[in-house]
Amino acid sequence: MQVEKTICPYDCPTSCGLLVETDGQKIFKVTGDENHPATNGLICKKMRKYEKSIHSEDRILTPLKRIGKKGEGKFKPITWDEAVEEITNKWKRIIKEQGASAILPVYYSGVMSVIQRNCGDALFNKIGACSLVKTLCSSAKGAGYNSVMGTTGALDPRELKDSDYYIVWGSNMKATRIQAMPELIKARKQGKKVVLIEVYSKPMEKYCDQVVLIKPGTDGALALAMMNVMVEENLQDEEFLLENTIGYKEFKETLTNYTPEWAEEITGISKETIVNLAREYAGAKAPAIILGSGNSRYTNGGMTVRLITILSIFTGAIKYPGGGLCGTSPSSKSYIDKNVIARNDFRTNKARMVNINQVSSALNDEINPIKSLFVYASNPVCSISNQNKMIKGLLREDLFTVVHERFMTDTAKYADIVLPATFSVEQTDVYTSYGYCTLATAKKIINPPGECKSDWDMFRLLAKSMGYQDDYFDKTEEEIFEELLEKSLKDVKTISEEDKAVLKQGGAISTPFANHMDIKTKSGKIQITNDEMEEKIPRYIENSSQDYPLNLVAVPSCETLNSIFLERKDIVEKRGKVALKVNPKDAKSRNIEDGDEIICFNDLGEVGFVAEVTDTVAQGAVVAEGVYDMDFSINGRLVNALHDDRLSDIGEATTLNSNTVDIKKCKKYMK
Ligand SMILES: Nc1nc2c(c(=O)[nH]1)N[C@H]1C(S)=C(S)[C@@H](COP(=O)(O)OP(=O)(O)OC[C@H]3O[C@@H](n4cnc5c(=O)[nH]c(N)nc54)[C@H](O)[C@@H]3O)O[C@H]1N2
Ligand SMILES: Nc1nc2c(c(=O)[nH]1)N[C@H]1C(S)=C(S)[C@@H](COP(=O)(O)OP(=O)(O)OC[C@H]3O[C@@H](n4cnc5c(=O)[nH]c(N)nc54)[C@H](O)[C@@H]3O)O[C@H]1N2
Ligand code: SF4
Ligand SMILES: [Mo]
Repeated sequence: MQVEKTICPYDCPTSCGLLVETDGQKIFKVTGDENHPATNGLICKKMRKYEKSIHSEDRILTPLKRIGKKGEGKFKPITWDEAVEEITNKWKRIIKEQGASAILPVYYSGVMSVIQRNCGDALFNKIGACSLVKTLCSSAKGAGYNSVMGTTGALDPRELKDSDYYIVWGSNMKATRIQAMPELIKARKQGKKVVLIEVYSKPMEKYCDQVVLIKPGTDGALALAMMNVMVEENLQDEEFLLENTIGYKEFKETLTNYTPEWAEEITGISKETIVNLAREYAGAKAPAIILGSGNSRYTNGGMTVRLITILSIFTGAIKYPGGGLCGTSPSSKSYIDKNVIARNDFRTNKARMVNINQVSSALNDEINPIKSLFVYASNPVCSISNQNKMIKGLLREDLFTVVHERFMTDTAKYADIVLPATFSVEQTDVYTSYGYCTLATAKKIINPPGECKSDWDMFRLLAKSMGYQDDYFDKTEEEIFEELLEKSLKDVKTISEEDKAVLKQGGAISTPFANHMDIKTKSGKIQITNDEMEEKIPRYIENSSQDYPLNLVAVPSCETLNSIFLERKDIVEKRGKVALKVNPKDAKSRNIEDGDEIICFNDLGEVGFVAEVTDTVAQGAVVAEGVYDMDFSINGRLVNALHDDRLSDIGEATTLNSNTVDIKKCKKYMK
């Protein structure tokens, strides 16, 4: 038995370091790596039993061909040769008859490592297929932050030790940022205050000194009113703002409109609370705002983040260690050149762009029909908006669907061909981290079971069968790994030769923290106003979806990571039936009691839930925690059947929290 280092492949800000006990064939035990610079030995409970997923009896082990109706989930095993031939023959015919833009690849966050995640791009660029706009998650947050700060690195969570006041602004850190939790707990022990601004406070409230419940999608109004109070009471850092920003004076003039009274009406937060919050925040020297992504997933999400980013510099906090914004990219530099893998130079046509949030619309496009869908590292039936429309598209008889998966997901059930995928410990790869200044690599530890193949090996086979001769498709995983590191790090001076050697071998390193005062915008100044934006001067914009009285909000679950870990019945069954959390006042006015089966509806669909009545939800909001699959569904549909596929104001992002709904008691589905 030996212990090997590896990295968690999932879509989490930490990209944790793991230690696995193995005999070279199986994984027996997984723990957090105490020597990983961000993990410090602390990993989530999901990954502490990673071996149960890796060696699960439910894994798909061979290529499969559909023998039942689409969606029925009936397949027969076939060989890779047969599968590859069928796929590429279909593609060749589609390219000849409809053109390559009738082929749509869909992937997202199943595996976050550089090679496996990006290698499909090379093949689909070569084919000339649709190009996927990958904005399913937090690109409105990125766009909002960048419009103010450019590529200036935000706080690395390890810098939070120096902060003297904390606002956890819409982040379920207990689920999504557990490695930063010890710092928060320690800070409170040292007498520093932690405030939570949330639409749903249950998971985090016991770690905070004060909870401020806010109406969904209204955080921009709160940020503006806090700045209004600061300006009224002269609490902002005027000298810093005049010297280091563009547009301060112009913006300051607009702030007089945004009084606490005005914001109380919009946010549901009392004006006294707003005034106190502004004074306390401004009274701190190095306050940190730990910003989640929830409030960016609205039609006004980019603007909300712009305003919170401005608030984070308004008192000059970034001059001091620990002051500023945490929760978006902490590094202004990306060390790894993803194009070594994605090969945008392989494309010779102008790509048809399809936004991932709008895949359901693309699959129903009658003018330019998609003829083949290739899904990998994603589970669109559960994760992308408008489930009814998605399923309608997937049921089209003229659509040829291939899914590369580890388990028979709700999406794989609609495939014509399913290809068996590998787990991270069966692959070699490079891992960047989007929440910490770290960089890591991990080598293959065990062989995959059955006929499972990594994304890299699968795409090479498909490319060969398409007749592509490029050297790129000849390389083994180990060869492309070496090329990626070599090309990316050759001229990088800020990483020592010693650290480069660690990466070559397999391991994790820290990269330098950003200098937060080195503002990486074109002008070198913080852009409070921005000429390049449609809205030059930031202001409050209402969330546009207001058709129904309640706002439906998705929150991450501690038990799962999007639809990953649903294979682990040991943990997901504990969650019970799919619940919708409802504020007591909203429940009472509809005669709904805790435990009632309810139906949640809007123009897009209806979804059955069990009501959980709790005052940890803001009035006017209903909250669906985690992602489930159809096995758990009450009426054959899941929460994303209620999500419209409209995009955010900037960043072309998901607006999955922007949807309004109503709820009613439901006899129909009661068992
Ligand atoms: N255990 C676990 N870990 C995960 C994930 C998971 O599902 N489970 N998901 C992974 C992924 S894909 C990502 S992107 C990251 C981050 O995952 P995210 O889903 O971005 O989660 P958070 O950043 O914690 O932020 C979501 C929080 O925003 C709150 N919120 C929603 N609307 C509003 C609003 O209008 N105002 C305010 N103030 N709050 C609001 C929600 O109640 C929720 O608590 O985490 C990753 N890690
Ligand atoms: N209702 C609701 N919807 C959401 C969210 C929510 O909180 N609630 N969160 C949103 C967010 S933030 C995100 S980022 C998206 C995520 O959406 P998706 O990217 O669709 O993520 P998952 O649903 O986790 O599906 C990932 C799939 O990849 C597979 N997989 C894992 N590793 C590999 C691999 O190496 N190769 C291949 N081929 N497959 C692999 C897994 O088995 C899994 O089925 O969902 C969004 N949608
Ligand atoms: S899922 Fe997130 S918290 Fe858990 S081990 Fe992976 S990166 Fe760390
Ligand atoms: Mo995400």
